[in-house]
Amino acid sequence: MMALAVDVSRFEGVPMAPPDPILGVSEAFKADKNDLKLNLGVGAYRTEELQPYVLNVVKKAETLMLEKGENKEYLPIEGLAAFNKATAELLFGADNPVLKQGRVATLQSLSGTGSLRLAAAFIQRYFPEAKVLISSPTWGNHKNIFNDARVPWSEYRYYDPKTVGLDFEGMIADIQAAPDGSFVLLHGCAHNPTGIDPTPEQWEKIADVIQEKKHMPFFDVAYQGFASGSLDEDASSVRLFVERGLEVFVAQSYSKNLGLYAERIGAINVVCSTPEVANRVKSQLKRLARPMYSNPPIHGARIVANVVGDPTMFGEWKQEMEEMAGRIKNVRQKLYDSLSAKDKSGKDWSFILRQIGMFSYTGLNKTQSDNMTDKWHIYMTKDGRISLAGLSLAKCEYLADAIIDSFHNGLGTAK
Ligand code: KET
Repeated sequence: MMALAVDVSRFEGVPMAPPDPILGVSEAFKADKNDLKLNLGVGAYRTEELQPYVLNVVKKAETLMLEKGENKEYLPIEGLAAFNKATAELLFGADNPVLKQGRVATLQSLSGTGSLRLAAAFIQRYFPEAKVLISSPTWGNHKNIFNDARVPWSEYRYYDPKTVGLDFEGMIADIQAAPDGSFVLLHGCAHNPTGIDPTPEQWEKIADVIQEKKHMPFFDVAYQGFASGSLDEDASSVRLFVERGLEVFVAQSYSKNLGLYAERIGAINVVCSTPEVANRVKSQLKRLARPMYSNPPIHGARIVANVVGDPTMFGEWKQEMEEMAGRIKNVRQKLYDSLSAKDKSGKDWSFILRQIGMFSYTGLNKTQSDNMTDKWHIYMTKDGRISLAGLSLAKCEYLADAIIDSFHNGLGTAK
């Protein structure tokens, strides 16, 4: 028998952490035994049968990789060269002069989150005085990332609940009011959670202010191809800033657009003023990555390199992505139709049609969102966001009933 070395655990001072506001929803969903349950929490694509989806083109690339019998040696710290080339070309456009001039430092990293975290560590080390401006609201993990990297942040206005649209004046005023040289975190497309993006004209004005204030634009691109169905169109915000000759940070993720959630594949790109600067920035990003996770995983990188690097597979991917984006648009429409038909209060639900990407920001508050889960077994984040990627046409009417009930009665009936 082993004697217990200490009477009291050394971990007495470690409190229980709260569940994650997004991934914790999936855990609660799994525990629910009701047949009606629906998981609209995490932004993960499901088929009309509500099953996870592995893209055909991914299976094809994996078969090819197996046939080649590739080894499992370590990648360099910066990742797979073929992936880094492909990912930068996909983002900026293959003909972009910044690539030809060698002005972009690209590192494969641990999907969108890891890429953002690496950039945050870089900001903390080389811009210790700077703060990051993030949109209000934003993807919940942005705050965790900058907090953990000890990078101060504050919010700029983004969402206007009155119009259920963009508070453009507020956004511009807050970016203008920030200290010169701040980092401005922008969602490249399909803003999470609101589904509201600036128009091309508004992007120009945002770029004007950022340029004027010598701020550093920092894009989070987690949904390229998923907003419009077009990879190029969804990268146009980033490309506009690059065309102006600005230095720009861009974190990329292949979780959604290639369905590679668990492969943790993405990149951090830093557009620099000269190739020499890009080399130095890259060397420091590598230096930060080495003690954190040494070097990135190879499997997802090979899939992306194969798909993007092969014209036939690239075409197949674009088609499958259009299908995924199309399915989401269909359920968006059907949800709107069902709400409009069923709700007799005269409420205008058309904001749902104006939002784009995977999500709809319903305007339901926490109590109403709790009613959705407690009474209707519909799992969603407590900020009122629902993932339309997890909805089927068959479930739209049920969801509409739940939303109408929660919207009008939710305040009184929730636990
Ligand atoms: N940025 C945004 C805006 C984003 O929504 C996500 C994921 C990521 C980055 C990171 O994804 P990664 O898998 O690390 O490449 N969002 C969904 C999943 C999550 O919260 O982790 C979500 O909002 O549901």
